[in-house]
Amino acid sequence: MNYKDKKLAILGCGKSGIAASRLAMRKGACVDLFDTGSSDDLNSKAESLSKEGIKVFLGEGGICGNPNSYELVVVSPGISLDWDIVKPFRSAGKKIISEIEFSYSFCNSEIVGVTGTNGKTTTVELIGKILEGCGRTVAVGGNHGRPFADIIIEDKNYSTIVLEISSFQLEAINEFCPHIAVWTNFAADHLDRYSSIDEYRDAKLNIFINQTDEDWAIVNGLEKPNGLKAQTVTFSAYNELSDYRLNGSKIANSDNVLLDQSLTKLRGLHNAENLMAAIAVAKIHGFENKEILDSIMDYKAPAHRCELVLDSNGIQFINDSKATNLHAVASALNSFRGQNIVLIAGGKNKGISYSDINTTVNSGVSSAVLFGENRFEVAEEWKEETNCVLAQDLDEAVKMAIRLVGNSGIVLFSPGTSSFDMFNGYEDRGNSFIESVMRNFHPKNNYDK
Ligand code: UMA
Repeated sequence: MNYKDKKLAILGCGKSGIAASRLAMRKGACVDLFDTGSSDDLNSKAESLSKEGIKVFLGEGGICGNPNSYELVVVSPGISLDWDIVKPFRSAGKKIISEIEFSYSFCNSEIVGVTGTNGKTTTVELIGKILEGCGRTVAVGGNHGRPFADIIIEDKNYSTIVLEISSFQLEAINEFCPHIAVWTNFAADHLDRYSSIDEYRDAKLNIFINQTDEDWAIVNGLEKPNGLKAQTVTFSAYNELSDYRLNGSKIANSDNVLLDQSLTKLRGLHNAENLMAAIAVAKIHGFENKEILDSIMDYKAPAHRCELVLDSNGIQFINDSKATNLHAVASALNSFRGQNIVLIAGGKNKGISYSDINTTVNSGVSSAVLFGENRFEVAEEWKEETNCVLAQDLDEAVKMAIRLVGNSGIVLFSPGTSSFDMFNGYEDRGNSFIESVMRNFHPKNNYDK
């Protein structure tokens, strides 16, 4: 597509919108960037973008008054197509695409796209490490943090671009088509944005929509979507009939053992599945078991995902702040099954019922310390399952958990929802947990009780 001298509207002055604006400028377009937010940070971004020739409209000006003058609208993932900032363009019948779709139109590299509710980031990083370790030139980005547009601007001839792709990014695509699409798993999430779980799932399923029988779909064997057109490979740590499966700690395909998980630094069944998906991508490229293992042997899962914060004489503090949905909480609880677990959970009320994991809570949680906007609702849902106590804030929750865990066990911080009621994202929330543990845990006091 030739955008020379065409007028483009980009919506959202965050990472994606800024990268898409720069890419559009690089392609010779005239760019207006709209954002309904107002803050000092946005003002200073607007000032520096204007020096690059990008006109930025903030606050009330972020609602476009003259949508007809634009050739194309590129929307950031954090903006729903139903929101006010998009409405003038929809009413004017303008073509609206996501930043992923826009960037794809300039991409010549093989795309590996990874979607799913949990495990996306670890899987994307593993795929990147393996492909790079096996000699390909690779860039990793998408929802993972670096916008796809930013990778395209570099203009390097990557053999593969590995993208973590959220449901939001898949909402406005037309032609986007990963040669290999990975579906890690699926569970309820983002019900503050979608009117139903089906709507959320349908957005995610768009990852397969443009694939043909020349492409590949690597999907969780327990949740295989219907109607896949691509060649399909299944994986599961729970289903022996899947193409990739687990025998003890060994990941196997047909009768061949491909990799022993205990030789890596990744633990837990959820990580076994992340490894399986990544190995499946490597095997499509024809790489050998040894070179696959060599490239990921030292890989550690990213922070805030079942991260061991402190292990002091029988008490472990685990930061799982990235658990923004209940599938992730259940998966963390399963990893520590059989131990004395004090769970700290709660946060933004995003319409998810915590009763979905009642059985796991009942069998695995000694006490639950609940904090955040949804604490009363969760306490009501779990009151028959475990001992529930309420805390005003995270610091108080940590103090309560330290008292409840006694002399041995696990304090697991796995909130099950997003953090925006009290924090600026899951990293901020996880760091606050770590600081609170360091401030409040004094081993001696616990043993003296
Ligand atoms: N905005 C408006 N009007 C609105 C709403 C938002 O103008 O009605 C503006 C805000 O004022 C803000 C901008 O939109 O300035 C933010 O856009 P954005 O939310 O799309 O943020 P980006 O910085 O572009 O980050 C996005 C992804 N954010 C979301 O999907 C919410 C990042 O994923 C991603 O890393 C980044 O693009 C690069 O591709 C984050 C995320 O939380 C990590 N993702 C969700 C998740 O993982 O659960 C899906």
